[in-house]
Amino acid sequence: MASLWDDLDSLVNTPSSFSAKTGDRGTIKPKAGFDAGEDAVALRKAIEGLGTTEKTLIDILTHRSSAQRQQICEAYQEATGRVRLCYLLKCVKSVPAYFAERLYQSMKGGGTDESTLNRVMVSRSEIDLLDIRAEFKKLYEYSLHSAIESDCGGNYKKTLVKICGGDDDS
Ligand SMILES: [Ca+2]
Repeated sequence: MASLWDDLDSLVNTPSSFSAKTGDRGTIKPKAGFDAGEDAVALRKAIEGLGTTEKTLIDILTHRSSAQRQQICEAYQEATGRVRLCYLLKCVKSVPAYFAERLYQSMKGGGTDESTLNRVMVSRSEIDLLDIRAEFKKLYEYSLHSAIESDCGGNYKKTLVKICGGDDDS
């Protein structure tokens, strides 16, 4: 199963879909008691396999403002001499848009990438699913609910629809 880090990595190759015309929605408030150096260390551990990669990445991506992410970049770069993370942190302007895109890609075309779909839907406790739904609707002009309805079947569909909540098309 691909990790979130793989997802972010693949984003490097397709940043255009995230050049987020997202307005204020999805804007993250600065975290209080923020320490860029500490975050950079946490990210480094996560990326180098010493920590829980997905949780750390999601936590930092969803709970730091863009100015704070900029500072993390600088701290990370200083500590590791690597620039790649900076690029990632900067291009993921809107985390909800990023996850909306992941959901779309998981259902697009024939078949369903259930592992991605499950992972994004289930991580909703840390990322506001309402924001993801709004971004989904904005990007693709139909609701996440409709996408699930038409792509999935049986109990799997019922479960996902329940997690998804309301239908933004109605
Ligand atoms: Ca499909």
